[in-house]
Amino acid sequence: VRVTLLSGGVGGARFATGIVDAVGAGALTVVGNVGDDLEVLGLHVSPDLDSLLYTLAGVGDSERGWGRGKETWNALETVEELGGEAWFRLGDRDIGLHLVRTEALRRGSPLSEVTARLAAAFGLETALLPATDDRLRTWLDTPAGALPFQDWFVRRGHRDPVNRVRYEGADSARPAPGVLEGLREADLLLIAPSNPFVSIGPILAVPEIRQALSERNVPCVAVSPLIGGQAVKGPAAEMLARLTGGTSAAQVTSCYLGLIDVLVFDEADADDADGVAALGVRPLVTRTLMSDRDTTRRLAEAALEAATVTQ
Ligand code: FO1
Repeated sequence: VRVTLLSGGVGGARFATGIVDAVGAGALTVVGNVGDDLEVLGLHVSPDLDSLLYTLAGVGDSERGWGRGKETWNALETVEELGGEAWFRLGDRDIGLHLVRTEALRRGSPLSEVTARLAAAFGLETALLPATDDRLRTWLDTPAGALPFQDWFVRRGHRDPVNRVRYEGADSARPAPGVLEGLREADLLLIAPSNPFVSIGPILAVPEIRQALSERNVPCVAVSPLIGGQAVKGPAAEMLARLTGGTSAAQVTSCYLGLIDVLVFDEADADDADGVAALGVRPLVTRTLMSDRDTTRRLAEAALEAATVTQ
């Protein structure tokens, strides 16, 4: 089977490893979020693509979920000593990658081309694609004003309540090369257990991507990032509550209406099944906590199985 996965960073990257374990690395195409990309210290950082790249290549820091394992922080310490911007923590090894990417982008290479080059250098067999090569940035409207994604998320610790999420540049963004093919030629489509607003939202905000998904003729299965109405990590629950009025699996479903056939969600939320079904989406209740390689693979298999049954 050929599988195309829409994914954010940390949780999505872990889920991607489960898909790789289940179907093989070569069968998977991952479309990654670029809405939280940023320029910091003159470097172009693509946090979600990098979480996917490092995790799939087996060189990521499994505890943090982002950045590289066996990391050192000498460059950042120097930045700090010199009074530079050190709030966004870039490790030495990570910086090496950002140097190569930033240079290639400045020479005019599109992000998809640079990403493919980096992925090949890390020996990745999975196709890793940015949703778009165009500039797309997530902004959060909060009582403290409009904040760029990483200012809100990292610098301010996502403490500001979000009134609205905006995807700057999305309206005119075109899917990166390979994305539409990935969506049209896959046997099944998956949406990772990532934040619907700030991880998957920016991908779906690219008009041709949303259109391809709504016109799919293969099943699309989303995995909820919530367990017992709570996020395993990050602000998904608070955002869902404020922007949709609750944190049930039905509210997660409402983020993907018309785009998915099945929602996989946790046993702790089994009572939400009727609410999901009422929206015309098939509920699939299972254990969704990805605590180790085994549970991650089992969740991936449950999602793949759900798609097969739907077909
Ligand atoms: N997340 C943090 O919470 N603090 C950081 O300092 C931080 C640095 C960082 C550097 C490189 C990278 O690839 C990711 C990094 N992240 C950091 C994670 C990232 O901001 C978020 O997890 C994603 O953008 C959300 O999907």
